[in-house]
Amino acid sequence: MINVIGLGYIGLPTALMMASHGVEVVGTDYNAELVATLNAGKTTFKEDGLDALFNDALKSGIHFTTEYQHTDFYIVSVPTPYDEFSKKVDAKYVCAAVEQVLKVCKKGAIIVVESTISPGTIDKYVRPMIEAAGFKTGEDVHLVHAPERIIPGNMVYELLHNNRTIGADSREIGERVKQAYASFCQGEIVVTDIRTAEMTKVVENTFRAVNIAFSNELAKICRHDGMDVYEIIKICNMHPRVNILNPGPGVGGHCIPVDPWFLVGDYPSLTKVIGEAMKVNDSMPAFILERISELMAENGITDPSRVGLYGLTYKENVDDFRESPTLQLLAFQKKHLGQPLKVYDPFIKKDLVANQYHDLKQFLADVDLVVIMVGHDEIKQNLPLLEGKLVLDTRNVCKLPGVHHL
Ligand code: SAJ
Repeated sequence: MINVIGLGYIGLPTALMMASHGVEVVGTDYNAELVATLNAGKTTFKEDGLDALFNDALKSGIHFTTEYQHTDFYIVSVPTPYDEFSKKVDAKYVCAAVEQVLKVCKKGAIIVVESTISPGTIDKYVRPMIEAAGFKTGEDVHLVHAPERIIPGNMVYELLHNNRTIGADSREIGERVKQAYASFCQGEIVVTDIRTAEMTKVVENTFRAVNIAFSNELAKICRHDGMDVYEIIKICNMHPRVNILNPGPGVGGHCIPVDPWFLVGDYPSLTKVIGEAMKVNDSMPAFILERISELMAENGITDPSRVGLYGLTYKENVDDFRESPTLQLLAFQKKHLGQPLKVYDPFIKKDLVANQYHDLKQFLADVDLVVIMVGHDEIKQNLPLLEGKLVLDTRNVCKLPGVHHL
């Protein structure tokens, strides 16, 4: 039996996928409310294919509890924030979960850490904690790092098809874990050492963060001198070895704005490009706010509550709003403009911020300037509703004439 610890955005789909492929799985989370929701037959977030997968897993006998299970195989998938000041990974949730596992596990159990951690975290924090508790790694328990790579919005497909990395102390343990993931994963599964696995995951997300920063910087250069950044990127990307990403209002989610800081925190004098790239991405909400102020001034709008932000989630067609550019912008705006802007997002049903709407038409009726912060399909399908409106489109989804861009 596999005990999956942490039933959030990664742990839940992983547990469901394994269960629906014939593996005996119990899901554990310390959040009793979340466990109750799952046991009542409801998923806790929206994702293409998740509900169908959930039903398959239920039929296969998966169940959810707050208790850690007595078994020989654990997958730990808990959050890893970073310390705001040192920028280093904060492994407290991983260590707390492993501590609980040690209380109940069978001798020789495998503990797979899926959470993203900076290179060296297992050796610096997790292994010493295990040894201090009187256990010997490699004998009493085996540590493995198997970072996930699935992208919100396409999680179920990517769980099945992405290649994976397994980092283990020994080939034998690596191969055993590989077999467990191969129960559902159709991609290639590479077995390597733990530190390499830790590094690859952080490097992948850092690569993306740096590339997004490059496009955001281009947007700023083009704005400064009246050039069309989208036309320029389109033409550059026709070169066979150029592939520039999309500029936007900032970088959100729990991965791309977080993981690269682990490297900056651990190697401050060696991460000049990465550190600057992160600052460029972090500066984008303030840049958008400047664009909003410019457009307000040019169009005689003096009341900030006549400005509406379309989209609260960190990207299109997901309901995850962690570190979202809109939330970053609103925090910044509070300090500078005082009065809150209006906000609407079709994926966020509860009230998260002040002046939030739940009806697109009403929202549009109550604002003079619409700022598209997220390119949800809903807005793409309703572009005629924007005709005649003053629009700032930070995602390049609105092809109407007269629309303003980044
Ligand atoms: N963004 C841009 N421009 C782009 C692409 C993205 O501004 O061209 C913004 C998005 O709008 C969003 C943020 O960046 O605010 C991050 O979105 P994303 O789609 O780049 O990535 P995530 O956070 O949804 O998922 C990433 C993925 N990592 C990589 O592609 C290297 C995913 O594969 C990882 O599993 C995930 O992080 C994770 O959990 O680490």
